[in-house]
Amino acid sequence: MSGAPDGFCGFCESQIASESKTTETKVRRGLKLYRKMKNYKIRNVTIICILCALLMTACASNGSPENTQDTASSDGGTSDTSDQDMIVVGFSQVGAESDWRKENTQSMIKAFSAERGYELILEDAQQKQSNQITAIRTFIQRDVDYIVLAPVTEEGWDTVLGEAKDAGIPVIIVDRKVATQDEDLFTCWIGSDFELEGKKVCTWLTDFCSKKGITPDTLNIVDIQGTIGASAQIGRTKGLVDAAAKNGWNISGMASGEYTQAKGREVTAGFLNRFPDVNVVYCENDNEAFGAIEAIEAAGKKAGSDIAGGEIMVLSFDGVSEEAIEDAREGKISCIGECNPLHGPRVEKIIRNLQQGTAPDKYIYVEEELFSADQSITSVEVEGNGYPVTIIGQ
Ligand code: GYE
Repeated sequence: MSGAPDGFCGFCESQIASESKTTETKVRRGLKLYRKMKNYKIRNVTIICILCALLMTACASNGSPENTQDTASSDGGTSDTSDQDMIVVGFSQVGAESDWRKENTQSMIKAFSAERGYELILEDAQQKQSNQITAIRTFIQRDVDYIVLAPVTEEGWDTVLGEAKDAGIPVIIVDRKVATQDEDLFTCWIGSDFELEGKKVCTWLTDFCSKKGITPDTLNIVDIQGTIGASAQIGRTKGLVDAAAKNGWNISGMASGEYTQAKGREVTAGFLNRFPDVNVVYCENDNEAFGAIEAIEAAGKKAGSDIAGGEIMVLSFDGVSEEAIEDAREGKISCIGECNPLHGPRVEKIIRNLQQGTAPDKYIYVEEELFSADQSITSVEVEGNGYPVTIIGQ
């Protein structure tokens, strides 16, 4: 309220404002309660009666037309009658740093289409957590039905997720994880097991070396890491570090390529300069691998799996773009750990189920495999489980 309604003196203004606020709060609570009930299909006559009583009490406590109008307009655009059947989803996306990310965004846009009954509010955070926090606060203000968050890094979400929880808005985390004090701050997470991805690629390397008679202590590896603090980086780096310790591989250097081709090239070029005996470049995504291949070729070397013959082996993750598969086919990337970006339909299914009162599992992992043109390894075994390698034909 910006001033005293007509017919009221300025002296009364603060009291009216506070009464109006109470009224507004009651009505909003009533609407929120109704929406929750709707979401969880707990609709019965008793609840509707309670809701009506609540609304009537709220209106009766302040019957002036001015206040009624104020309350109605303060409810904002998303819950007026015309929008009532649309499910409003606010999606905070990391950015557009990689082919994987672009596919992921497209998958979400397709899944949350207007034809399917959704209004998707997509916010690109340009790799900045502060932008994601602002986006989430905007979603809360707009009173969206669901928030979907693809967090750039794991830490630092408790406050804003607490705000979403207080507003009664379910939050679904997708792709990378959040490290929260309180797991009730989000409804569920869906994505890949990044450490397992790292283990699978490293197992492929172990198997490849033993098949080709390459002794472990001759491997000099550099790790072009992802965005530091992102689950995909944490898991894939850990997969390598643990395998190196176990197998006796040497890790010459580690630095972030920020999941981009340009940075991947720059960091690899620096490493090749500093460590001339590097024979494996472990890239934490395909776009970094494209940059690494450019750096290898610019240094007058060849990307390939003939380590004994002086080639530099490139390993990578994602396997999303044609370019990556083509590089694998040509042997420039020796092995790709698949990372599936098509989360749109999965998240949509979670929301559809929530609408019908079915709670999802807290953590949902997608299944993934490996890609390689090398025909000698058709599957890898990690902790007793077998994972297929799709052999990319010539
Ligand atoms: O591998 C990379 C992207 O978090 C799984 O982020 C995702 C990773 C993906 O930029 O390409």
